Amino acid sequence: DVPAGYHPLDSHSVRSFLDGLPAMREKLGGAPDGWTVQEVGDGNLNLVFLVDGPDGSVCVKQSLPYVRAAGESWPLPLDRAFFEQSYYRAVGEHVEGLAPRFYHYQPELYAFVMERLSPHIILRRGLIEGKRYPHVAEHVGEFAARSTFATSDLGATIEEKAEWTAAFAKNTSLIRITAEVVFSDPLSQSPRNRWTSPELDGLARDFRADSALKGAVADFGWRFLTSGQALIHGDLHTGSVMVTETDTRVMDPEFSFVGPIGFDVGAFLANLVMNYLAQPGHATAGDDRRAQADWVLDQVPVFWNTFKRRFLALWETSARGDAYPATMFANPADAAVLAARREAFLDRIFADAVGYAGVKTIRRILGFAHNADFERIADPARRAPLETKAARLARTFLLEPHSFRTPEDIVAAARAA
Ligand code: ADP
Ligand code: SR1
Ligand code: MG
Ligand code: MG
Ligand code: MG
Repeated sequence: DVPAGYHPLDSHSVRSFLDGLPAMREKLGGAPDGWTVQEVGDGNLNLVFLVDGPDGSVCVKQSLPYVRAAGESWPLPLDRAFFEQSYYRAVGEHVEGLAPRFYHYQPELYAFVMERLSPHIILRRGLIEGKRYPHVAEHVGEFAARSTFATSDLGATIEEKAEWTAAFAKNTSLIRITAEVVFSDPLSQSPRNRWTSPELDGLARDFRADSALKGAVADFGWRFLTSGQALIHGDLHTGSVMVTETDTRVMDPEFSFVGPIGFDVGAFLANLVMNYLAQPGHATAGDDRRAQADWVLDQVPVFWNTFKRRFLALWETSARGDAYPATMFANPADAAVLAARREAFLDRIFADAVGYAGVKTIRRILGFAHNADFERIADPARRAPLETKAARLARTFLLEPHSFRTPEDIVAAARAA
């Protein structure tokens, strides 16, 4: 049942919607019939319109009452647009320059207006095409550090964090999607699962029969649902980042809720590693993609080291939260203990990230939503061995966690895969 006042926008109604918003009308300039509109949504869930006028451009994103990638047979409540705009409002000031500018939310349409990013493209697409972005790993590391620190009990007060915890706990339809399509479906018999068949039939069967693996994934599923560490993005893969050579913007935070920081960090790590492993599938006669693959894998330590350095720097300089209070560590003699606790804290985030990276890799190979890194490899005989490497590496992340203490351990294991 669709609420009164809601209708899915089209290229005509998006014009009248924007025409009714004086600030947006002014930004675009001219008259609505002179604006150009393109619907460019290529994600799994929503409508996305790019609107260009003589003076400027905007982007409108709107929820559909179903999962776009599946169709109307998979209904989905509309309120994800509310949570996406709530996230931008909550973290916007902390991640300025690293997310699109947010302009307006229209509640009854479950639609919002934001900056049209141009000439940015989706990072995943750029990496698949063999492009390099010299700053992207630092920028996403910075984004992950700033957004999670500011909304954790280190950077925010108990009262502030309680507001986010309560508000975003209502994002239940998307939290449920993650619990099902990321954690439980891929290692269960689910009609939503798919994989490269028949090549990976044996791997899918073996993984579903692997009790230890299922136990580890279920442990991380529990931690995902119960670790309210910070307001997290919730879907921080390389398809949620838009880039130019110099500029990076993290977008699509509709899955946000107060959860484990390692889930965001692990998502980005997993997607770098999957892109690395997929590179041979994109080789051409003129480019074996080895240099590109090396470059992508080198971004794993750049990303983690930036995240860690920036998170620690924020902790040292702008802690205003109620955990590890400065009053408790006021003696000069306390400094060494506090520094050690901070290191241990980041070690736990890293361990979590490795586990979530394992879970999020398996879901892209055996679950509902695959990623273009592998899907764009048209020939299954070429794709399946690369997916197999990724799935086996993911299993190692989950079953041999003590082998992964540093990002260099991930790099070494990916090279050996
Ligand atoms: P979904 O939630 O359905 O995955 P996304 O937010 O990922 O939707 O957006 C889908 C596509 O729309 C992106 O891959 C990108 O090409 C385009 N897009 C989204 N937001 C913007 C923006 N602010 N500026 C330009 N293009 C955008
Ligand atoms: C049914 S939705 C599948 C996936 O699309 C989103 O981008 C999230 O990754 C979600 O898990
Ligand atoms: Mg998306
Ligand atoms: Mg999305
Ligand atoms: Mg993922």
